[in-house]
Amino acid sequence: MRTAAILITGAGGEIGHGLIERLAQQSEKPIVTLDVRPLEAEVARCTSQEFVGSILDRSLLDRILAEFEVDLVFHLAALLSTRSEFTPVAAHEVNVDGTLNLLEFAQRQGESHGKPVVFLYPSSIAAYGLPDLDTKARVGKVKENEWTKPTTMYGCNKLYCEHLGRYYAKRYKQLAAEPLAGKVDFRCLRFPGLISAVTVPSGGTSDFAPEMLHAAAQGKPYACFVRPDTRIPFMAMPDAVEALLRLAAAPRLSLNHTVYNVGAFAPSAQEIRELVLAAFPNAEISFAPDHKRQGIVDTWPADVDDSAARADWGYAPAYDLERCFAEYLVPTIKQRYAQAP
Ligand code: AKB
Repeated sequence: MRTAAILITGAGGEIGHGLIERLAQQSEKPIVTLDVRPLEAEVARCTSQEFVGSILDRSLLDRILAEFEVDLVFHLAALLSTRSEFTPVAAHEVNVDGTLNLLEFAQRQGESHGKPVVFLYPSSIAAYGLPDLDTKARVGKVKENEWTKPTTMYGCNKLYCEHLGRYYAKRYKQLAAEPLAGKVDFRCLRFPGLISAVTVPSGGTSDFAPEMLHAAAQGKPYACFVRPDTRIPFMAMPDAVEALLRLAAAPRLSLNHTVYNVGAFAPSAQEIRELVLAAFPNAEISFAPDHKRQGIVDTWPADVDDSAARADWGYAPAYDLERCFAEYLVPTIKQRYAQAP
């Protein structure tokens, strides 16, 4: 007999960190994780079994398939946008081949136990590609089906995997004698930049906002790599985790789309600097735009239209910009660095 479980890939990353704690509080089901690095002890404590290995290792996925009956997958493992531009082939392997392996894993799980496997996939605003700043300013909030011409390897990977997920859910082996689709219940969120008070991202291009805040909280100077007027959507990490859980729990019949935008606030880099300075008045924050990374952020939308998520599964972020700083980021981050050795 296999043990029923929830599988989380990339569990040691920023989203995994918050997700595992929340899942452990609300679900009786054992949590099985897969990450290339061992989990931090406090996160590992919330899991039943931790696999240290790669999503590219199919024999490891076969072992998990043999040992666990999984009906919920959070596939979080990915190389982010900046990192992916330096190693595009590795990014394609991890972000696309890795996702294909996980979709195949979910398909085989679904075939083995007969229930659709709910598969949560975090996509990104990197799936968008605005051609120039005038267009970005003119279009404002973008809908899911608009401007999907990504300019980065990561964005291309995310957009393609959204399509792969839809294929597995609706058309998998459509010419086979027996119907095989429907075993993977693929659900995708397009996340904006995420800001956590607990973890610092690495390898992303939206990292300027969390980096600015974490540097200020540690009394370190920070030179922001985008212009002050740069604007993209962001959300607080607890809202990102809540969104994943809420979409996972939504009744299938209420979901009219495969891919949903989610956003919460869309400040400029200058507005973020002002909020950070209000909390840490001695912070030294300057602007030293890196025109190549700036070029990537300039293709991302100024904001997203998340009305479909709100209508279909009740997406409702708890934190707007002011509340996010006042009630989540600033108090939590002060506590975090006060405790740091
Ligand atoms: C990145 O910057 O690569 C990510 C993202 C926007 O998906 N944070």
